[in-house]
Amino acid sequence: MPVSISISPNVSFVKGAAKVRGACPHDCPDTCALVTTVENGVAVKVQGNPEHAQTGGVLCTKVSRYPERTYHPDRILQPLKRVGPKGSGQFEAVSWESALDEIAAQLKAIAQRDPQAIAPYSYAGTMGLVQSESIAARFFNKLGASLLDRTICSAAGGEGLTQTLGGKVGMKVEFFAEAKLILIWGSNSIASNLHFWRYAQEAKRQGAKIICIDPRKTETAEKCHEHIALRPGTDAALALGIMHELIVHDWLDHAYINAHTEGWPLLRERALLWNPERVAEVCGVPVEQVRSLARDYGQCFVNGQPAAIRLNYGMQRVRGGGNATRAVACLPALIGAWRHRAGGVLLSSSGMFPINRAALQRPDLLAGRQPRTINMVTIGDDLLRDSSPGFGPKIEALIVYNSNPVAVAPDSGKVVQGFAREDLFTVVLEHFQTDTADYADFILPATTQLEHWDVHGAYGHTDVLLNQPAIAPVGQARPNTEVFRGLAARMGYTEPCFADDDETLCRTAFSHPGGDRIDFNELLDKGFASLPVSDAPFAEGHFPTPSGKCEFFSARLQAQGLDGLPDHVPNYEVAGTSAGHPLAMISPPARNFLNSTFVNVKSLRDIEGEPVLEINAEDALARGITAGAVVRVFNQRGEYRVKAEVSKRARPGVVHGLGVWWRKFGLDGTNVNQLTSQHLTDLGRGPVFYDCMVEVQLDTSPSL
Ligand SMILES: Nc1nc2c(c(=O)[nH]1)N[C@H]1C(S)=C(S)[C@@H](COP(=O)(O)OP(=O)(O)OC[C@H]3O[C@@H](n4cnc5c(=O)[nH]c(N)nc54)[C@H](O)[C@@H]3O)O[C@H]1N2
Ligand SMILES: Nc1nc2c(c(=O)[nH]1)N[C@H]1C(S)=C(S)[C@@H](COP(=O)(O)OP(=O)(O)OC[C@H]3O[C@@H](n4cnc5c(=O)[nH]c(N)nc54)[C@H](O)[C@@H]3O)O[C@H]1N2
Ligand SMILES: [Mo]
Repeated sequence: MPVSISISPNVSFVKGAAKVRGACPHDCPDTCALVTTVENGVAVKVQGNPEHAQTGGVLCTKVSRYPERTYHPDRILQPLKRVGPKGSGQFEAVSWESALDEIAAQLKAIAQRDPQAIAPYSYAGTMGLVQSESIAARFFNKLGASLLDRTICSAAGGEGLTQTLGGKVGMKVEFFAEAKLILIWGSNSIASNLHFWRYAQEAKRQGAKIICIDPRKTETAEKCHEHIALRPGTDAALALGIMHELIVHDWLDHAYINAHTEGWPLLRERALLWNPERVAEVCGVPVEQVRSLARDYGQCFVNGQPAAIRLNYGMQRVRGGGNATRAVACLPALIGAWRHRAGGVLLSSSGMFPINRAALQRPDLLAGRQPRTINMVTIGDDLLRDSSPGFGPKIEALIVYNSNPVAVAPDSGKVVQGFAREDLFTVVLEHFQTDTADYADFILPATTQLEHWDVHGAYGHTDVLLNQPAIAPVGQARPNTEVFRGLAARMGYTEPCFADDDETLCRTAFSHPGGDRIDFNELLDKGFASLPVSDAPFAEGHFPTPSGKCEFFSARLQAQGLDGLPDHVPNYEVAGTSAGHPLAMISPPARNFLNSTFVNVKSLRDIEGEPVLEINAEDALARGITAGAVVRVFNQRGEYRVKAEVSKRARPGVVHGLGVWWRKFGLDGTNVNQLTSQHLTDLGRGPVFYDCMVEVQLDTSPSL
């Protein structure tokens, strides 16, 4: 039964073609407003909405290819049931009725033993609130399934920011255009935050200096005035070094510090331990670069000019990621940068959205039960665990949606071993037969953003976006919501909330008992609505911390037995401590993919070429590696074969495996996560993808 869509007032007809307003669903700070052109029921073009300021009518290359992805010949168009051995990728088509009946029967049987043996696994294939956390969350709450700690991306930085500023809050992205100094810190903005880069370019035209802080000489770093290529995982040391210089030169806004911060004497003492020489040594950069960075930042205070920091999640995927975020987040208060609307820091704005999560997810359906929580990062180990008092029941069923864990989760040797368990019942809601779907017992065809309703917050701007379906579902695809409604009915769940339709859920997301915070009619009319956020939210303090101040010192962390101050926490794996693995490997995003999404879109894969390992000439020479040679990259967790690219983008001692390729496109059926570890960050229980030592050798195996 296809899900019907209603044509809404937001559809305008231009010369026979409909233009439908929507939102880009992807896990990207930009959350663009889309306009889809539909001819005879077919989406022929997806463009940026010119009326939406942050989108500015411009889309990235990959999302411009959204129709190619939607009508891709490999799209899964009907429910599939496994026929071959686990992981063989052999399936037969079955009806929705029989698939849902059989899945519900399996879940009922497991739930009778212990519903916590069933675990959801989902992340940000779509960031839409409705298709990610509404009926699905209600379903798992009612079932009493394991809870999921959604940590795979931003947990350390989010926690660091929350401890220091009080939440995922920061400056408004549009005001970067007026800054006089921009530090782009742990972000390849041209690749992963293109619409911010437009504002940075505007600032540059107005005379701003732009400095990039990133181990890799990215396309962004190349276009900045300066590039500080520090070692991975040393950002807190650099931030403490800036503080040291601000203190010794007295480039400090004492009035702001006195009025609006907490713990200054303690932070001052800590920062004075970090002279530029020590910082240069730890970060592996010239001492003069540390001094000049601090001078540039301090001079903004002296000259009354706004200094802005665009922090991104690249710098928090290491052991000390939470502390590093805290250290950087302290900087603006020291020079009173928050006084300017173009000053401060932006890591994520997601905490500024008044989302009514309780109404969407209905935690009351847990009815007092407190299921155990599974961390996304450690799914490899957790799938291989037996029942125990500490862990709870062995995981017997996994329901995966909006995620591709076999490709994106760390230590994938373990993840694959877990997914390959014959006694694990796995259901995957997907568009394509991903590496994860290969291991499914059932693959259920999901709709894409062009085919369903949704509503979106953002983490790189402060507008809410509505997505209306532009086309009918392709094949037999169904929205995630519809799949969980079908399962809920078969499980015998009769609560009316399981019958809420998707448009109602869009309204629920921003509903508020005291009156809605977002005018839904405005969303229907324009496709977006701006949050009422003041231009310089922390000019007068008022941080959303317990003290209302920027907390250099966190009593909350100290109460947990942790360091109350930010510090440099060295990586788990650093040169010298990881025997036989002297190179640090980072695996940042590829420009034309979105994590592992789009890897199967040929036109985009053609631009990326093939998986490569970028290695500096010096490190390549020492190993007899020439450009294009196949190398074996390995450590104690596994090995991965890939072509070497001898590249100026890599600094000595650091190699880059751009991600996240599907394993099946790799030379030996693996990807970089074969090497990454399941260690957790200092704060937030996040992943440490970029805290990973490896060795690289010419590959001599004849089999490739
Ligand atoms: N095109 C594209 N856009 C994306 C994504 C994608 O896969 N492709 N991914 C999306 C996702 S999931 C997210 S979370 C966001 C944010 O995405 P992020 O993953 O934060 O992406 P980048 O902005 O590319 O930031 C990574 C940068 O951090 C650098 N880096 C690595 N280690 C360190 C370190 O220790 N210190 C410092 N200073 N830098 C380091 C890397 O070299 C890289 O240039 O972007 C999203 N946008
Ligand atoms: N080595 C290394 N690993 C990394 C990273 C890294 O930088 N290096 N980055 C990490 C980060 S930041 C993140 S956020 C994670 C990302 O991990 P994931 O959130 O798993 O992201 P994707 O790989 O894009 O997989 C999303 C899947 O959801 C599917 N999907 C999209 N929309 C829908 C929908 O509406 N319904 C359903 N059912 N499915 C849908 C897509 O087809 C896609 O296969 O990866 C992490 N892994
Ligand atoms: Mo992410």
